[in-house]
Amino acid sequence: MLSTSVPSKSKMAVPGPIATPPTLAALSGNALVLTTPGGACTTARSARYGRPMASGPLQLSFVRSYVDIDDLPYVNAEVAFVGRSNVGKSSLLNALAQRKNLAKTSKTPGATRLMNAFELAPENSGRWLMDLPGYGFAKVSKAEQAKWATMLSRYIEERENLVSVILLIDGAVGPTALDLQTVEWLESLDRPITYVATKADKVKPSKSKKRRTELTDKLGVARSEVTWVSADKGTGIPELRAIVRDLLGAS
Ligand SMILES: Nc1nc2c(ncn2[C@@H]2O[C@H](COP(=O)(O)OP(=O)(O)OP(=O)(O)O)[C@@H](O)[C@H]2O)c(=O)[nH]1
Ligand SMILES: [Mg+2]
Repeated sequence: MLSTSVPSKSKMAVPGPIATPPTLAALSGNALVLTTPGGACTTARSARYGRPMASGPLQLSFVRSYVDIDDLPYVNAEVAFVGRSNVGKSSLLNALAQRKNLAKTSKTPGATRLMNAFELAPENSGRWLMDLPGYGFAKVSKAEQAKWATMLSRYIEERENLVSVILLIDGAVGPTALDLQTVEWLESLDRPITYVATKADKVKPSKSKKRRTELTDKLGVARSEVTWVSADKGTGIPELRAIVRDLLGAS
């Protein structure tokens, strides 16, 4: 279980096989660069299935907010957005759907306080994206932090249909010590991780190469395993849509 502000050491100390991170490297070898010079999206080819993957906006609708994992119904497949408070989880969900206010965002950390479920359109129903509260936000009461930590821990540990954690790292400053502890914790649970570096627009082009190397070196993954996105500018969004569709087995 997560402690009030950091992933629990005891959980991270659980011995066992360390999961191989998800196979985004495999995907990256494929045609996932989708935007034309005019900005129009084409399709990508799924490395896993060899079928074309759409990269247009995800057709998402809000299902409801949950406090208790025991209330969550069975779904076919689910991905969850996990990361520090304010890293841009809700903004990214909106960008994937090309909607402004589908998920609540805020300059102030702590905007998302519940587990908010979003479902793909009827032809892909039973496939969910879960927007979760962030970790590492000290400015809420200890009691509230403990509540979020328990919620997040139980969700990650117990949610059967979770096919991958979309782990968001701030592209300008991450990974933080807390991010690295989260990676360790997820690995100890054998949870596949899809790495996303957010706020790419905040990294100066002249520093971009160095920053990307720094971030992946700290994470200990190949550069091709991290998708860089900017919810503000649209960078990397078509690629991530294709990855999410692929993870969820959606068209
Ligand atoms: N420059 C820039 N700012 C961003 C980007 N994505 C999100 N932000 C800003 O970051 C702040 C936090 O965004 P949210 O999407 O609410 O972050 P969150 O991770 O959902 O935060 P919690 O719900 O508190 O866990 C907001 O002010 C966003 O406008 C981005 O790509 N670029
Ligand atoms: Mg949020």
